[in-house]
Amino acid sequence: MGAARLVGVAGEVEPIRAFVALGSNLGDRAANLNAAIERLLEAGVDVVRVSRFYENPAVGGPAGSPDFLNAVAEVRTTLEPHALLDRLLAVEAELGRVRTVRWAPRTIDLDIILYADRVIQSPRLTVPHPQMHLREFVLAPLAEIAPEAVHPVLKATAREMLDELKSNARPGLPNPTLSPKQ
Ligand code: A4P
Ligand code: MG
Repeated sequence: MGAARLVGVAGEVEPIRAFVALGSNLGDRAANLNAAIERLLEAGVDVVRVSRFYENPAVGGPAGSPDFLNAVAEVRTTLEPHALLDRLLAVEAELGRVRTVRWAPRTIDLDIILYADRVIQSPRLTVPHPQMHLREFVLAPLAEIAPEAVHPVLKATAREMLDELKSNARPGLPNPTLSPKQ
């Protein structure tokens, strides 16, 4: 069940906590991540914490894709999830992202990985991000800044998901999957 919006005494909507994954594997990757954070702040998305930048080989995508620089940002926002997505897409466009094939190299990719404890499935938006628990490039930076953040379907923390992923990571075996806890 999604959390109801908290309304303060003065009637204003209280901000929620969300996490945005950032990835870049084209151009000056660190500059792209920094520029995205700047633009988010300018767009009124309150970025309160950013992980270190992690270098990772590209997962999936065309052969020979360049390595990624990845990070996770914690944001506080009163924007509804689709409005937040629109801001992210606008920042991607401003930073010159051109969409070609799926998983193609990109100047910047901004994904909503968690939005409070909400579970969202719409044609434009799936939250939690459906692959987040399978991706070290998301879980490592998330666990760095918010080890206690909980996946609302799997009922596992970022730290637990990262530990699970690492303990199951064996070359040649398919990706592990966490089964939702009852
Ligand atoms: N969309 C749905 N849910 C979301 C969400 N939670 N957050 C929709 C953001 N967008 C969401 O996205 C296509 C559409 O997804 C959006 O318009 C939105 O309506 P896209 O960014 O154009 O597509 P994409 O990124 O090429 O594909 P996809 O399937 O979203 O890929 P991912 O999951 O983003 O993965 N390897 C490393 N090391 N690091 C990476 O960052 N990233 C990818 C892309 C692959 N390999 C990687 C990395
Ligand atoms: Mg994306």
